[in-house]
Amino acid sequence: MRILSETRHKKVFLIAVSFISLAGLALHLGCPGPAPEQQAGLIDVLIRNFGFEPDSLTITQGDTVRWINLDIVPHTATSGNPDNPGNIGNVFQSVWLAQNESFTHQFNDTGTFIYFCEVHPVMMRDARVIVEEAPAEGEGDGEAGEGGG
Ligand SMILES: [Cu+2]
Repeated sequence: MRILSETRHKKVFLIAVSFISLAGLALHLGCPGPAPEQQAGLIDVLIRNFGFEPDSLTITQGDTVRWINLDIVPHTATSGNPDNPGNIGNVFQSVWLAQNESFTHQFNDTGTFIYFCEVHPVMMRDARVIVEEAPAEGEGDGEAGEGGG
């Protein structure tokens, strides 16, 4: 009965191969996926009637500001002060934004960032984004420090 013996041998081999494949699949499925990223804020500044609204904005470290030009004339959002050419555009610099175009910048550093419009540096200047430190996570008990007067 030589033929029967050979068949049995093949069967054992096939079962072994299937088991190895399943083990590989299980390992693959066991891999943890990427951790979900924390969503930082997106805050809009409207450019309207030759002004930034609001022209002073306070955000949290890691937030992104989006400037949207609603005027029919072009504007920019350009960091710095037009009186100090050395600092112009050092932090962020949009292109000339046509109507309904927008520009975004993420603020990863704390501080006060002055900006202006390069097209209208006399009318549109000294706007600012104030970036505050992100609060520490999972710390404290949410104590509300309400002080009087
Ligand atoms: Cu402008």
